[in-house]
Amino acid sequence: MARVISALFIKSSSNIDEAVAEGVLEVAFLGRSNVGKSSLINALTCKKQLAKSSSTPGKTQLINFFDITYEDDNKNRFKARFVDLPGFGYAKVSKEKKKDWHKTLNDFIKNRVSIRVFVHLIDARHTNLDIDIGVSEYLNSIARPDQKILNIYTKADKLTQKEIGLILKKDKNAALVSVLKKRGIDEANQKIFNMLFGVRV
Ligand SMILES: Nc1nc2c(ncn2[C@@H]2O[C@H](COP(=O)(O)OP(=O)(O)OP(=O)(O)O)[C@@H](O)[C@H]2O)c(=O)[nH]1
Ligand SMILES: [Mg+2]
Repeated sequence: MARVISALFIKSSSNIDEAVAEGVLEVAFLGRSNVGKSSLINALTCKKQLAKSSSTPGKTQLINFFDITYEDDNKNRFKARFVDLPGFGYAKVSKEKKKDWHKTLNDFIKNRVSIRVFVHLIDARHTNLDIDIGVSEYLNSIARPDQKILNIYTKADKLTQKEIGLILKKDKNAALVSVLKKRGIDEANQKIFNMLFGVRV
């Protein structure tokens, strides 16, 4: 089992020009506003306050970079970077600002060579929202052959065992997590690690 042994906030940037220099393999976390992106980053890294989470949607408004070190069972270490992105579909900003944000996000996602894994977070209670179908189609249309997409369903604590079973039956490669109940976090970490470093699952 690969674990995160260190995680460090590097910087926030409001556009691609201010972004951290490329070079380290990156994991970009995206999804609807309030779906639990920042909370998941904190759970994966075992650091409660690393990424700022909030019950108010629209908390993350910048591109945030975190340097991560993984360690596998043989004590080999691997460097990676997590990128926490603002949520899609946050309603309470002006149309102009929304447009700006989508452009910034699109520029970043499309042009950032270091991204190897897109983690698409989906609220386990609402698995068929137009916005998520849109994000899925978008990611599939822009992903290069060396980039992988992982669907992670969040807030699994709100579901029954039966509902959880149904989601995993439909989306076989997905991960399902509850940050609240600390469920599925190790598995999600391992899946991301395998996708980054090419280890067969
Ligand atoms: N019940 C439950 N709530 C969760 C879970 N994960 C996150 N939340 C809650 O969901 C809310 C939003 O979490 P964030 O991590 O800030 O969401 P985000 O996707 O980063 O949101 P933006 O930055 O606005 O895009 C917070 O109130 C969290 O406590 C979970 O596993 N279970
Ligand atoms: Mg956030």
